[in-house]
Amino acid sequence: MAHHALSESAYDRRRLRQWVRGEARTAGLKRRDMLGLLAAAGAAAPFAAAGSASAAGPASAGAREAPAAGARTVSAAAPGIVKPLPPELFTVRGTNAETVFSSLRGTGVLTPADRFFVRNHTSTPRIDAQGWELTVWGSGLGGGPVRFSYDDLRALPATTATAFVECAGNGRSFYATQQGQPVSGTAWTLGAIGVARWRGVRLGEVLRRAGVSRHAVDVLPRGLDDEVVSAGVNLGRVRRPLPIAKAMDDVLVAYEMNGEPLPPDHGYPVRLVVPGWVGISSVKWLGDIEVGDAPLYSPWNTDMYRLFGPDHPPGGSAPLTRQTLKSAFELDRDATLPARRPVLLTGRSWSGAAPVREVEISTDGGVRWRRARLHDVPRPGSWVRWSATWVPPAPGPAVLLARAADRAGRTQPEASAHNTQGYLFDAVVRHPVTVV
Ligand SMILES: Nc1nc2c(c(=O)[nH]1)N[C@H]1C(S)=C(S)[C@@H](COP(=O)(O)O)O[C@H]1N2
Ligand SMILES: [Mo]
Repeated sequence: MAHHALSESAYDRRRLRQWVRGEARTAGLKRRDMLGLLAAAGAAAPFAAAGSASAAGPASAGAREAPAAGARTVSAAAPGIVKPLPPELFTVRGTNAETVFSSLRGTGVLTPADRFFVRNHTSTPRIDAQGWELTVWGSGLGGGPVRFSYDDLRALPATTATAFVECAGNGRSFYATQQGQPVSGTAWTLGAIGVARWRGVRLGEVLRRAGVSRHAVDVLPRGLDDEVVSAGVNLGRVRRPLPIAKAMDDVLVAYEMNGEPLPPDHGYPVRLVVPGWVGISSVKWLGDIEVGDAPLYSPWNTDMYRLFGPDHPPGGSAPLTRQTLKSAFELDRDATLPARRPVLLTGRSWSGAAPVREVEISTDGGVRWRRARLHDVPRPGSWVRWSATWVPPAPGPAVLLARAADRAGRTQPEASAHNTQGYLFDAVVRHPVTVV
């Protein structure tokens, strides 16, 4: 199993060499087509507001299809999200729902399911756990496909972990509004994140039981939601490769969220949870996992979820992995606060790289800074709640700022490195309020 200890960077170099030699198979689209497609999607257009067409197009390469998983899925009605989305808890953005950050004030570290953001490429499928099974298959196994029923998974040793799921595009709208740089994709503010206590089986355990071989390089989990059609091109079902080193490390095949079975919108019956990594890694409504002895590709690790643009290599950066560092106030933008009366400002900070070390806030647009009080023991893969008291001096507009540092030495910059799809925003966000 020494092979599985490969570091992420060694893995990337090796995969790149294999790809250059033409050994890697590209699933679905040719890169050229996808890049053209992304360009055609245009600035600030929600890229993934695709419909829910399910006809198999040229992109669903038949030869690579997994053995059929025995699940039956029925799509919900538009906008495709099952749970209620009251405006005080959610801002609906296309097929997605962003958490209203101020609604987290007074809640614990764990985000209640009724306000956990939803990011759906199409719509939430309704799946019966009793007919469902997970199929593990591919050239990276010692033998043929292995199937796990819901009860099989629940009978395996269980693990719990507190971890955030955060969209790679969280904070994307600030590229345009703070930096004047248009980007494509869903215009999230800072609410495309939630933290939950997940319970399930380690993916490493599932892979071992499926007979993973020492030649395995990548695993490709795939969802049971509808195929994604964007600008008339069928990209197939949502699927994104994970390096075997991460797959064998801390990834969870989860069936519970905050002590309850997963809600339909968050992946019922079973989803992956990939701690610290961009949300697209945490595939919902898991149906099958291909295990490859050669690198695996899908549009979700070739033409999306890399950094593109003048500041990046022509083929884009390496596929995105860890999330960046961010801070948010639990306060509405343009909130009204009374002058000369103490107000308790509260918020949260988080990083995909390491526990948060320190949070500072400014109430004068960034001239003076002071430390916020942390309310949680900082942990990797989660957020810390913080607070600071402020007495707004005089009526008029004011700008609040919060910036965090993590134990990996990261700090939040004044501007985030631009990329055309607006991923990994990490700059300090200006939060306007009005003092009356
Ligand atoms: N099958 C499937 N898995 C998916 C998605 C999807 O549309 N389909 N969206 C991904 C993205 S982009 C994100 S950010 C997270 C969001 O998880 P949540 O909806 O539970 O918050 O799920 C990921 N897993
Ligand atoms: Mo995402």
